[in-house]
Amino acid sequence: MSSIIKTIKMATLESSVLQSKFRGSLLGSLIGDCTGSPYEGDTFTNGDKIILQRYFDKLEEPNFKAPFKPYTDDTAMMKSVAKFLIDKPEPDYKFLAKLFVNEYFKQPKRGYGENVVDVFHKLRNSKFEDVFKPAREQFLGSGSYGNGGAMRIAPIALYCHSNYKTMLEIAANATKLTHTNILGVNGALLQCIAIHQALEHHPEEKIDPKRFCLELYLKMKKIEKTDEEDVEDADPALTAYQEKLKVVEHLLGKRIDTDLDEEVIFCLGNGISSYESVPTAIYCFLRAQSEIPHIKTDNVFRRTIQYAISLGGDTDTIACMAGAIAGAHLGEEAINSDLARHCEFSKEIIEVADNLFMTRAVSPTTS
Ligand code: AR6
Ligand code: MG
Repeated sequence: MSSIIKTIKMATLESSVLQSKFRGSLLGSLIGDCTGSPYEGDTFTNGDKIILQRYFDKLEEPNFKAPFKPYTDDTAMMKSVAKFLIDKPEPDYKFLAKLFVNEYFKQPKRGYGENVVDVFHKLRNSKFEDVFKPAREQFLGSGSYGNGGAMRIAPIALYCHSNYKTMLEIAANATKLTHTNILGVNGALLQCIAIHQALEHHPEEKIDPKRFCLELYLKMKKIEKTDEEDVEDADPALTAYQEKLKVVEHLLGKRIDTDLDEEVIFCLGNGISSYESVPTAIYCFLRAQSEIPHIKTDNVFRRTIQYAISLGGDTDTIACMAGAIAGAHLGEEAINSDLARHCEFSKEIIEVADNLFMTRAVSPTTS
């Protein structure tokens, strides 16, 4: 029944609307990355939030001139994921591993995580013999739980928008080239299904935050299956994200007061691990559906990324992930073009989104 409803929903989205959503999601991801990166590691006081408001006001002024804001590893790797989907009709993970590695060695100073750089060296030194092996060996075999898999996942959610099962499969494999810890992989899957779900809602349809969160929870429950009969004995990592989504839902129901942002940071996190950033990004998108006291704008896209940055910590990646979800819902039209023009690669990312859109129409994986 629900899959029939979904098919109807997707079918009713006009092609031009879907194309705009592809653009919106990749552009949203890029803008979150570029505008968030100067604040990486910061903690925001109320005064800092006012300065952040002014910074965004300036960036949206038509005549404001400033050097462009460079993108970081989030976008560098996202570009490779898009190319992997556009250039090869069937997923070729060795090709993706080579794209990641080439991109890194071409421009290593894009703020990559320490562990992932080690994986790139091992991939190159092993001549890409077994592309999943280096990541599996990291952290004494437990693999990385960083948010590097989630931050680059948007192109997969878009490309596979009409094939949920294939999307999960490609997203998991593309993540495992660098992140094999269950928290790293499931975090990337959660971010992927959040973008996919946002894509299903018409830009003019208002998102019901609690309902959106519940739908994500039900999907994560299917992904995070545990074989343990006694759930009490099961490793908490196995069900980590469904539990965290309950916290997101709880926070969405809370009265907005001055301590709420601190509670959000405490309960959801703002760090570089997937567990402490993907649910936070989703919360930012959902919270931004209505007004936020220290953010003066009617634009939900801007509110989403400005709020994400105001939480501090891994600002570029949390804003990048929140921006990818907001852009997938609202489409390119909802994104202020002046804000976009300050970001490196903002024109080119539209071309990437269009190529992804054209390719998915003829790809066998979307049938
Ligand atoms: N055990 C201990 N520490 C870990 C583990 C683990 N299993 N997994 C990750 N870490 P990495 P990323 C810590 O290098 O996920 C950039 O700014 C460890 O300190 O895989 O690609 C990006 O933009 C490791 O160095 O990077 C992202 O915002 C760190 O997590 C962010 O960094 C990052 O894991 C993560 O990028
Ligand atoms: Mg980052």
